[in-house]
Amino acid sequence: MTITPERTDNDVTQELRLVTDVPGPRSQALLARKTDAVSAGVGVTLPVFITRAGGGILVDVDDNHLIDFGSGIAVTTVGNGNPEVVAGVTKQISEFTHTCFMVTPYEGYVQVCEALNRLTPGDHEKRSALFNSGAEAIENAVKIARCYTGRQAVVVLEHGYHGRTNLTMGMTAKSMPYKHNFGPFAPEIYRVPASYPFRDGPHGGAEVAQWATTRIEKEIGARNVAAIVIEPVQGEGGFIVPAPGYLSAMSEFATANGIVFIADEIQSGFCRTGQWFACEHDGVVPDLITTAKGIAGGMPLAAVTGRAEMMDSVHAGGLGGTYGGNPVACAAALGAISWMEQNDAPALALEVEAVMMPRLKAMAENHPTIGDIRGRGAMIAIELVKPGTMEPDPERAAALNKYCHSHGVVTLTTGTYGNVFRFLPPLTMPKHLLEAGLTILENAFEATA
Ligand code: PLZ
Repeated sequence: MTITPERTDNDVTQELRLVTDVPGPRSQALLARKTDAVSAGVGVTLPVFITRAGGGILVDVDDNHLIDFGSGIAVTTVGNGNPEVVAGVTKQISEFTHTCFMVTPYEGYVQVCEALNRLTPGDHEKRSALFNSGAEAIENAVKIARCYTGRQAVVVLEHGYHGRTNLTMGMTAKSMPYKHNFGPFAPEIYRVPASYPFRDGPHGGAEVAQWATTRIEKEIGARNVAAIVIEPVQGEGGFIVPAPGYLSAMSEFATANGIVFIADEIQSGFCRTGQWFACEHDGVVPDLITTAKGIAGGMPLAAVTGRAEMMDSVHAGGLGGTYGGNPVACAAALGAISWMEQNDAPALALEVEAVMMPRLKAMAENHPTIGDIRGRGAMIAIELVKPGTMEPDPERAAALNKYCHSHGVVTLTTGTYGNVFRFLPPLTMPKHLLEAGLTILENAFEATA
């Protein structure tokens, strides 16, 4: 990586340092209070309570310095406490914190929309609208597509993830933990085959797309479909990179049938995969694109960006919300975007890939439980199977996760089968920390063999 500071601007020493067990006594005490105060429905992956973070390190209440391989689920791409984000937020918060853009507007919101319109794929005329969370962006993208087409059906993919609100739960594939006991779900949502190269056997991207579009034609009727919603790299489904030809075939089918093609880039967007947006790897230009997470360096902000005629088809007042495009979140986004442009963030993501891929491939030589290594840029994963089979091994993934956690690396699992180990480091992670985290993972394979 080009950025290898010993200390970051918010003064977090860039080294792995464990001074207690993980979690340590202070974190354990806080966890007990969490149990008494916070709904049991809100789970925690690793109960270390964080006090400070920057570069590639999270510091906990026991002063352990942990390596961050998760970026708060792909959010702090520009680094925690990124100086440009902090400067923008600090200035904005000292001026005003909120007016509600729908009541009395402010420039920051317009600037973020201008940046989104400029940076997202396609040179057609675009408009944007801002919201608070990824799920809310998806809800609004569907509203816009229905309004524009006058149709109702929404097509989503196997293994898809789009959020936890009622509509987006319905659009999400995986039952546990996202949907279990929470129905009934919204109607007019249809699920079709996704391209999953590791599990599709000899069937290529175009062929799987053919299965999907046939299903749409025969079971829904293409004329009834408002939108096809696809993650260009499926996130919670298991970091699934579709086979070449799949995304373009789905996008062409949408266009040919008057269907709005929506790319959910909430996890894969904003330089995570080595392009500004993951659909650029496939040369696909979506009609609408949803963004969140990496857009604002940790502040809650989300957006829908798309073709002007679609975005402007909604009646005035039809889109909005009290906090959507909050001025502080907009200032954070402008800081994050400026940092990404100045530091060539897509290239930084490719540097992460260049470090990780050879190390993971070497691990796969010795550990046949690694069935697949995949991903793009700083969005990389390994899928674990029972050696010599295609059978998922979620127990091994959990054991590796536990080992990494207790040795100071914050790792995340993912996937429909819970057997995918994913890596989402911030792009400010110094190379020596990335290497150190991978060495601990290597040890984890030995220890759990
Ligand atoms: N679309 C592609 O990845 C959020 C969810 C974690 P929100 N992914 C992380 C969890 O367990 O809740 C996500 C996503 C894609 C939509 C969303 C939803 O974004 O900001 O969490 O609402």
